[in-house]
Amino acid sequence: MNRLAGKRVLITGASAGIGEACARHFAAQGAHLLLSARRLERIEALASELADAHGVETHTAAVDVTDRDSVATYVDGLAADGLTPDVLVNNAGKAKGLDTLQEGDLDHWDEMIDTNVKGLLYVTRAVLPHMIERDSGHVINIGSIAGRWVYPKGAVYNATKFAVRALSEAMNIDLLGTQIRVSSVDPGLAETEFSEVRFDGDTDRAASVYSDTVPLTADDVADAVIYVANAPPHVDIFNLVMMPTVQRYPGYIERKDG
Ligand code: 8X3
Repeated sequence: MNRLAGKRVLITGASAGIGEACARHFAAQGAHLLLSARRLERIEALASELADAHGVETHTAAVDVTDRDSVATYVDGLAADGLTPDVLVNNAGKAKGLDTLQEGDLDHWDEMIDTNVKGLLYVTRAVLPHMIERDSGHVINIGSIAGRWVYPKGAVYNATKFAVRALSEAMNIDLLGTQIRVSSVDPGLAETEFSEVRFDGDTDRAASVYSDTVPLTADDVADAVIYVANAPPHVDIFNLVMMPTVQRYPGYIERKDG
């Protein structure tokens, strides 16, 4: 049963990867899209393609989730225009670097904490009062298996994703007594721009993360997001952890060459 047709879905970081795939899957269900990202041209092209293909309404905005004033202006502007989202997908997030703590790059830390934790907080803080006013809504946070198990050289990325898990659980408590649900979808190895961003555009190093194995795709993760979003209103899926079959733990991955 499709419960998403006609719903309005706000997706952050919608210009690529899991965010873009979520936009495609929600549009295919007939959901209207509110797409935000820093790269406006990309989401404009995506929005117009999906509006043509599925006849859904789209709205795009260049938003940097780390800029709390612009986030508040964006979200309050949507509400003023009657575009409060029914579903918020907090997807914007990144890893930067792979280092021991003692060798970590402080700029990388700031970037990850600002985007993955503070950015998610700013967007959610701006959206929730509008959802509460209508007593309906669903917040879906894109976490990671890195928020459940730490791995070597992942400390600060791990910490940000542990924070996402803590925030998802805490928000559920804070929203008791409302009809608003909070979920997190936590993927393992998924082939997107993730590693290219993590390794500052080093495409060879990024490719080696996914070579000789069968990672999740952005579509696989978007499928899971749709499943979570489409659950009946009385069902609150707290957490969906997913890995490719070739992976059973962070760093524990079967590769063809051994
Ligand atoms: C992405 C999963 O294990 O590569 O968040 O960090 S992992």
